Order: sequence, then structure tokens, then C-alpha cells
Amino acid sequence: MTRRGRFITFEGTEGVGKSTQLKTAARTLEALGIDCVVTREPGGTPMAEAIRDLLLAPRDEPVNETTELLLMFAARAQHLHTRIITELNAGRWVLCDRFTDATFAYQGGGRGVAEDRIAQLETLVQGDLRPDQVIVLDAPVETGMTRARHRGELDRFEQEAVAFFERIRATYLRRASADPTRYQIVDAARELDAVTADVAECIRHLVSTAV
Ligand code: Z5A
Repeated sequence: MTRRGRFITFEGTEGVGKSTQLKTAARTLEALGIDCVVTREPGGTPMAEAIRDLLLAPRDEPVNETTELLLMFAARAQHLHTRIITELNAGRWVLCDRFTDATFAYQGGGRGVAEDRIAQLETLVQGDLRPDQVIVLDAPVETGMTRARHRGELDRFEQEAVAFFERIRATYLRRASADPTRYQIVDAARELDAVTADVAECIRHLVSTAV
């Protein structure tokens, strides 16, 4: 019988290792015989990826915070309703690099948009759908920046100051602490093998409790 897949998201500040750990998590699931897909936000469909390009491109024109917020949710609506829900209904697990927690952290904590405004859009776009598990990879902001910033030109978010990312990290930790069942904080400042082992353990636990 087909059972709804699980929806797992990976969050954290820049360069903490989300993309790296998503791949590990996918391998762990595949080894356990579970079909999964890996995707990301903003993005995950051709149209949502086009919105991502709009959002990340550095530009001279100031970007209004509401414009940024609505574009994040426009991309999410497209991704969720044309891809994620289809995959979950087909019984596949969806591993997503960032989701709405990133909006609370970046647009809320980082930019100062009121949380209830974000929550309204969350309900409009998602109804009551929320990730089954949020893995928050946590590391000092400077650690992530050092790891990530050998890639060349900085995108519009990466051009922000350290204080912006400190507010984002604090928002993630606050949200995770408020709901320790649905959120798992992993210390991502450690060496790669240690982080990978914790993420794999978290995935195995989810599988064992999902049956
Ligand atoms: N954004 C938003 O504002 N609101 C929203 O709602 C959403 C997003 C959904 C794009 O995200 C931007 O969109 C993002 C927030 C905003 N901007 N920022 N900043 P993104 O996820 O595409 O961009 P990112 O956070 O900058 O991702 P990243 O830099 O690619 O980081 P990562 O995926 O977390 O890290 P990684 O690529 O796996 O690892 C980085 C390097 O570190 C790499 O060389 C690894 O080999 C290395 N690494 C990984 N783990 C370790 C350990 N443990 N030790 C040593 N080295 C390591």
C-alpha cells in the first residue's frame, strides 16, 4: 500500500553544510530501501528556479522586504503544489534544502518582517502542511562563512553583514527550542564525519518511527 512520504527540511545559516548533509541523508534513506527526492528552496521547479535567480541576483535597485517575502512564497507555492505534494503522495520522502523556517529566519529575524505576517502567508500557501522534521545545522556564523566563501561572487544575501546572519541563527535556535520533537539541532561546527553520523542517526530514527 502506498503511504505518504515524509517531508524533511535542512536549515541553517550560510555554509553550515546543508547541501552536503542532504546528500548523506539521501544515501542513508536509499540504503534503507526508501525512495526519496532531493530539492531546494527557493527553487525546485523551473519556474521556482527562475524566481530564485530574481531573488539572489545582486542589484543596484533596493529590494523591498515585502517584495522579497512574496517572491519567496510565490516560489514556494509553485514548488509545493506542483512537486513536493505530488512526491509525498506517491510515497516518496522529500529532502529539501531550506523551507519556510528560512523565511522566518531570514525575512523575519534577518530583515525584521513581523512573524504574524509570515505566518499568514504560510497558512495561505501551505494550509496545514509543515515539514515532518526540520534538521537545523548550527554553527557559528563565521565558521559557515569561511567554509562557503571560496565560490567567487557573493549573491544578494551573502553580501549582508555578520549581524544579519547572527539574527538568523538566533531565530533558528529559538524556533527549534520551542518544538524539540519536530526540530533536531545538530552541531555543525564539528568535523564532517561527526556531523554526518548525527544526521544519519536522525534519519534512521525517523525511518524507525515512521513504519
Ligand atoms: N532564503 C531566504 O532568505 N528565505 C527563504 O525562505 C529561503 C531562502 C528558502 C539561498 O539559499 C539564499 O536564499 C540563502 C537564504 C535565502 N542565502 N544565504 N545566505 P542557499 O541554501 O542556496 O544558500 P546558502 O545557505 O548560502 O547555502 P550554501 O552556502 O551552499 O551552504 P550549505 O549548503 O549549508 O553548505 P555546503 O555547500 O554543504 O558546504 C559548504 C562548504 O563547506 C563545502 O565546501 C563543504 O564541503 C564544506 N563543509 C560542509 N560541512 C563541513 C564540515 N562539517 N566541516 C568542514 N567543511 C564542511
